[in-house]
Amino acid sequence: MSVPVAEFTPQAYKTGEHPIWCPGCGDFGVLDSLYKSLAGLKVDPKDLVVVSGIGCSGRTPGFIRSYGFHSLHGRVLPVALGVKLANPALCVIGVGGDGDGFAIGGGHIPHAARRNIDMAYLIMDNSTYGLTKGQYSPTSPTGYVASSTPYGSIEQPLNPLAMLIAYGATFVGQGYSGKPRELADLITKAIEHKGFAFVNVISPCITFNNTYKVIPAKLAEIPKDHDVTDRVKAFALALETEHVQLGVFYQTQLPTFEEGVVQVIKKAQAASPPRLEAIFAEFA
Ligand SMILES: Cc1ncc(C[n+]2csc(CCOP(=O)(O)OP(=O)(O)O)c2C)c(N)n1
Ligand code: SF4
Ligand SMILES: [Mg+2]
Repeated sequence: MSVPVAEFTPQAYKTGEHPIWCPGCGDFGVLDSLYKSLAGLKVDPKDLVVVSGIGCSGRTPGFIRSYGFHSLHGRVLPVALGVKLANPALCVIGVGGDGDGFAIGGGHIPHAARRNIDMAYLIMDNSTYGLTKGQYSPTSPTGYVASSTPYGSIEQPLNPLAMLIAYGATFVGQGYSGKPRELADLITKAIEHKGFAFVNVISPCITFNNTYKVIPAKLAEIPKDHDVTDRVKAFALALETEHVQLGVFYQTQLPTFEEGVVQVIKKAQAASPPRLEAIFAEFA
């Protein structure tokens, strides 16, 4: 699966499998941005693992020339953690929907974030359950009408950016599938970041929640003078939901989970009497 350097073009990451997404689905823009970003970073497919959950977005690994794991609904993060721990040299990218990540998989997010696993996690956020025909999701706006909410959702949407900043993610950003060049740059920053990098990608579902008409008027760049290392300011920015703000909200550097595990293994090996052997002896 190794490719010569000359072949690191976006085209080289295509599997030849044509996405079966509806024409106009935002996920096409996310996939194109991912191709661009991987090519720009010259990520060798043999060193790349794309892990997904279940949903329209969950099909993504099938379209990227790399190792892939189309896992269970909501289980992107535990699978990705296992992959990264088994081989920390791999570039691990998690992809999934807003339902996958914030509903059924929501319990995994705080722990992946606070552990600071070195991976990028992209949510393709269409504020609906696309694959199962448009039911409301945790990011659907109040009043959202669907088969599961015929009188409009009575719930407040959750705020992915504020949530991830609060949980301790060391990189938090937001992109839009309709701005693939900017999105590719953001994904590149997320992959380059050493630690847990979360990117919320607004990716409209043209079939069940067509937001293409409302999103462009709400788009805003994060102010150039925003200090990404200021967590309180990043949180305040994330709470401003009038606009869909694009760019990096927060970034800091902390030791990663894998680095911590290596230290624990070294300590256990150096302990006298060796800890692991003493534990095994108890059960002998
Ligand atoms: C355990 C389990 N529960 C429910 C489902 C049904 N299901 C499949 S995808 C999905 C939601 C998809 O929404 P989202 O994660 O936002 O992805 P999208 O299709 O919008 O990309 C649901 C509820 C399932 N496959 N497995
Ligand atoms: S149902 Fe929505 S999310 Fe799924 S492929 Fe179609 S447009 Fe995309
Ligand atoms: Mg969705």
